[in-house]
Amino acid sequence: MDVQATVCLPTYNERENLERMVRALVERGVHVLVIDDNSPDGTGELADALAAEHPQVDVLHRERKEGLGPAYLAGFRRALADGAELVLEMDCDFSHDPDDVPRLIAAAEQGADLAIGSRYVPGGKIPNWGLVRRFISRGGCIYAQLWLQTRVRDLTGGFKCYRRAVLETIDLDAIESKGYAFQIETTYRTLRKGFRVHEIPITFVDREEGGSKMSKAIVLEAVWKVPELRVAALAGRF
Ligand SMILES: Nc1nc2c(ncn2[C@@H]2O[C@H](COP(=O)(O)OP(=O)(O)OP(=O)(O)O)[C@@H](O)[C@H]2O)c(=O)[nH]1
Ligand SMILES: [Mg+2]
Repeated sequence: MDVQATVCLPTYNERENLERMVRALVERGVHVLVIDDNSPDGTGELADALAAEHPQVDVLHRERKEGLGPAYLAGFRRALADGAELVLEMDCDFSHDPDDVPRLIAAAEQGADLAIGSRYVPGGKIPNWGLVRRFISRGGCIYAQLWLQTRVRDLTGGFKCYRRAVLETIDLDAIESKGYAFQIETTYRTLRKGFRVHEIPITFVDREEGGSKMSKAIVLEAVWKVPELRVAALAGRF
């Protein structure tokens, strides 16, 4: 890897996963930016200890939990200010495999402006999910794909690698989405600016440690946000 790549790692109560994840990422030669929303379980303090141990690790402490979107936006801005050429995002719960990070980086180095770790292209897998969860997730992606008229299949996943030019071009200040809608919106804005988006097949596994922060509100936000995005785009707002 010739360029600086920074992985933005948002955390809320990920004490059981953080250390193993940070070590796995450091071993793969990337910078790590932990974005912790004042987790009550002490994840922030653990992150500080890891940052003291590894020069490639930084921590962004935020006062309170505001959802993934605002946490990522703060992380993206910090990574850009620190000079990252590639800015990645991934979950800290091992649903995203650290071994796939070099694959996403390679895709960006081979010409993708945004490389997405995708469950829904040939080769992508979700081995642990039952039929209902598959149906909801795939249905949500198809819903967004139809409204937004895009060929990108995994619009809700959070495993991505952006070239810095993408984050400098799309209007980060205009993004208010917090949950799945945040992933949909960032990819859609990237496509609207004419950037190349490539999907790289990944295997997505369920978390083994810690608890999920997914909520009904996050799903509902995406349901209304998707048509709103289409209308805004057609009105020429981005
Ligand atoms: N900083 C920050 N991180 C968050 C917040 N919500 C979730 N996270 C982190 O974002 C990542 C994804 O959250 P998960 O709880 O796994 O949510 P999910 O992957 O959508 O849902 P599951 O499939 O149930 O795991 C994890 O690393 C969380 O710790 C938040 O409000 N702030
Ligand atoms: Mg998860």
